Amino acid sequence: MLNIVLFGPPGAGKGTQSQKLIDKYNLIHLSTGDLLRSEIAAGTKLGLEAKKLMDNGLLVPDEVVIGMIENKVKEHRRAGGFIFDGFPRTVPQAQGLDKLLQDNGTEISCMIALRVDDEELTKRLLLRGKTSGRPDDQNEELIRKRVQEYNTKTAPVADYYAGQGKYFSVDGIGDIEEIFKDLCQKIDALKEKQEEKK
Ligand code: B4P
Repeated sequence: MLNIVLFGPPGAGKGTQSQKLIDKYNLIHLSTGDLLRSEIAAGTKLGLEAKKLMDNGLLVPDEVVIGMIENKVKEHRRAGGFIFDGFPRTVPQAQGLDKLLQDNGTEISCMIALRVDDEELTKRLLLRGKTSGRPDDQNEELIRKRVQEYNTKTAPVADYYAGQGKYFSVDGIGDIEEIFKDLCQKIDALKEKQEEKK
């Protein structure tokens, strides 16, 4: 199985690149941001709680997102692999994911991070805010808050995977197709290694 964690700060392009990767590698896309937004749209209790936090640029509690991912992984037991987009965002989420995959007889193949600086992130998200209607993309202060949450709580997740020898990164600034090519190169090299091991 090919299980990829696509990593990076808010607006790094995780959602954008995930769409392209799922087509090429035939993977199931699991985005906690998308899952939470559909809970909000459906007006569930979970969605109402999550909305308050998301609208303030804060992370949703670990047990909520781990529970959502667990349901989805179980729903797609026969999948060839997953792209985890926007998850894990904290070290406890990463530990929860490892345990969940282990219980299902698989593991994370790699984490690939998109490297983008704070100024570019703010520019991209404000631009998206003009068309997406997403409340968390509407003002600069809120976007900076999300980036700050990322730097304190999410960035350490990279060290967690580096400790397992599974961390890679690519430059996330520039042409979307070029970034996609760089990601594919990393994934293809990993797949070759997986084949050699068989
Ligand atoms: P997410 O939905 O994960 O969203 P994101 O980090 O804002 O965006 P992403 O990196 O996917 O950016 P995209 O490709 O769209 O999170 C939203 C909120 O949900 C969080 O703040 C948090 O509150 C909550 N949440 C989600 N998961 C959680 C978890 N696990 N734990 C706790 N809370 C959680 O790209 C952004 C923009 O840039 C787009 O407009 C795109 O067109 C543009 N773009 C992409 N690539 C580009 C490029 N190369 N050049 C120029 N523009 C580019």
